[in-house]
Amino acid sequence: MNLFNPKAVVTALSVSMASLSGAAFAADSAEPIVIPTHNWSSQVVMAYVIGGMFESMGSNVEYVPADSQAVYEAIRNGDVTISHEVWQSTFGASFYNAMEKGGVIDAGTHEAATLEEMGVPSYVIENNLCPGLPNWEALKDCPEVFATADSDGKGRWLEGPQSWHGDLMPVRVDALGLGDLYTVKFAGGADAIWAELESAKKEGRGIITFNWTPNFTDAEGFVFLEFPGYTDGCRVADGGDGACGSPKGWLKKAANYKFPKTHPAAYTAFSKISFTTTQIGQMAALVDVDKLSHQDAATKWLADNEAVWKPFTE
Ligand code: TMO
Repeated sequence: MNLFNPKAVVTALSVSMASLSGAAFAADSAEPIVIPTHNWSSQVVMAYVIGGMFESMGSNVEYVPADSQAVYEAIRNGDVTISHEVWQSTFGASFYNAMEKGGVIDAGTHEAATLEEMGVPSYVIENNLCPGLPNWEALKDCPEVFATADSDGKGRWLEGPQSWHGDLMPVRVDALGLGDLYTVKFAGGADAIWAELESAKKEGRGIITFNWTPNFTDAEGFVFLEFPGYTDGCRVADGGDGACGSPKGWLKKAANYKFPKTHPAAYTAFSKISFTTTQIGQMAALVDVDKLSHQDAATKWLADNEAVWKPFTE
C-alpha cells in the first residue's frame, strides 16, 4: 500500500472495516446452546453428537434432562434451545401446540421415516405363536400367549413409560374391542422393555411391547403389528374413537425462534442436519447393544462419521 496515496488508505480502511463488521454479524453468541436429553438412547447420543458438532464450530453447549412432552413449552419460552428428535406419533401434538402459541420453529426433517408402535420379536411370527400376526385381529385368538404374572389372565401389552404416549394404548385396546382380552402395563423406562424382550427371547415366550424405528432393534428382527390405518383425527385427542394404529411418521427438529439470530452459524448447521434410519439405529446400538455410555457413544460416532456430519457444519 502506498501511504502517500490518500485514496489507497481510504480504500484499505473501508475494506478492513467491512470485513470486521461482517465478522461481527456472523459470529455466534457465546451463550450456551441448551440441548435437552430424554429417556431413550438415540436421543441422548444424538444430543451429544449435535453438541459436539456445535463445539467444533466454536459454540458453547449445555445439556439439560427434560420431560419429552414439556420440552416444547421450554423451547417456546427459551429455557431450552432445540429439540433434535421430534417424533410425530408421540410428540407431534405438543410440538404443534407450542408452535401455535408462538416461539417454536420447525427446523427441518430428518431423512429417517419413523414408526412408534406395538409389536413382537420376529420369532413370535416365525414360530407361529399367534397365527395371523402381524395383523392385529389375530390377537383376539391368543391372549393367553401374551399373559404374564401381573396381567390377570389377560394378554399383556408392555407399553413404554407413560410420559411418552399418555393413555393412547389403553384407549386403543378398548376402542378395538380387546379390553376383555388384553391389559396395558407401562414400563418404567426403555431399559425395562429391552430386559423383558431379552428374557422372553431366552424362554421362547410370546411378548408384545411398544417399540420404534429407527432403533437398534431394526437390526435384530422386530415386527410391528398392523392396526387399522392412522388418519388425521383418528385419535381420541383429535376427536376420533382411537381405534387406529400409529402414523408412519416424520422425525423433525425444533428450535426456539431466536436461535437463528443468536447463533446463525450453529442454527444453519442444525437446520441442515438430517440423519438416516441406519445412522440413528447405530447411535442407539452403541449404548443398548455395545453398552457404551451416551457420551462415549457420541464421541465414537463423531469420530467414525466425520464425512456425514462435517458437511452440515460447513
Ligand atoms: C419417543 N420414542 C422414540 C421413544 O417413541
